[in-house]
Amino acid sequence: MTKKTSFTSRLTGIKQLMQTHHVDALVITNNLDQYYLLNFFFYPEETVLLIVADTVFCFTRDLYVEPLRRECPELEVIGCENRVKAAVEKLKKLQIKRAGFDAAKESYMTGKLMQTAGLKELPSLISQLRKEKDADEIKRMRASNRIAYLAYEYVRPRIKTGMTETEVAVMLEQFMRAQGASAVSFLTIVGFGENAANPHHETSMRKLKNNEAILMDYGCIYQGYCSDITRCWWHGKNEPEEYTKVWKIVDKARRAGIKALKPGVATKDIDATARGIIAQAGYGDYFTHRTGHGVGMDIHEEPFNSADSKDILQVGNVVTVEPGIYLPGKFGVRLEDTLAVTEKGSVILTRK
Ligand SMILES: [Mn+2]
Repeated sequence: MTKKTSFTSRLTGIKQLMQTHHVDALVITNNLDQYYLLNFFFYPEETVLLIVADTVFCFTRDLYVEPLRRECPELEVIGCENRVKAAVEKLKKLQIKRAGFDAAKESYMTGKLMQTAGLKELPSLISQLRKEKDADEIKRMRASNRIAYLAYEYVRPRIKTGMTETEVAVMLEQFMRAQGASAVSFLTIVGFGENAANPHHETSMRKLKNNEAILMDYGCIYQGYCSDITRCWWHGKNEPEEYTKVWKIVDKARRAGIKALKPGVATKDIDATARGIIAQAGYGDYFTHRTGHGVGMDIHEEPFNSADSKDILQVGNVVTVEPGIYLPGKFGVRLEDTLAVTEKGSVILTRK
């Protein structure tokens, strides 16, 4: 898909939702929502987009004006410093009464400013669109997750006793950057031994000993889209029986969760399926997080494979399945893949 056609189709999608919510104008301040529409990356808080009928006004810093006119000729670009205020004034000048903004993504101060100006608090309309990835987005997500998987294949045989968690993280990150990734999608987690029992362990200078657990949870951003993968194994020849047992239970839970992924299935049922297997094996108390989350331009976005979610899976959703068992002071095992929901069920994106 060319940049122009994705702009046109995404603008059409946004305008349909604006109509459903009875507004004639929409203010967009989130930089990833802006990227979704324009395929142009702004840093946060630097730009305000205003959609009015077929016109997209772009209030931005002066430094963006020249590149934007070249790359996004469809925009009405206005360089200014007080961008939210400028958008509100534009609405007043155009005499538009029914305008809205994404209340959940707004800061208190700018939200208050827009509310006072008469703008309507709306739910996250663009998040609804971002949940269902189009063919171009699936392609980018596949490439991003492929790079993450290849990093695992590259790094695993190169890990040696005595290396620090940080050294392993650097190897992963260097590999992914060399494959074209622009950044990591979140802080790389590498945990050795008892550190693997902390689901969000902060990668440290701890050295790897012979015969202990390894956990790596990481991903990259490629062409704007995140990947997410977790792999765990035993380093050394004397793998304890308990580790093998726990690994197999988690793997069984992961496979069952993946098998259950289909359009029309409730995300809370994906969580229940994976959690049920771990609970049945007697480790229910040691699975201390949700089974998965949506992934896209954000590393954590809708829909969530969790007990309190009300989402129903749809074709184009991209989600993780990542059950885990964490035994404090001993070790932890989490196995995570990122998948795209398809007509037939799902496809794993974290593979070769
Ligand atoms: Mn994850």
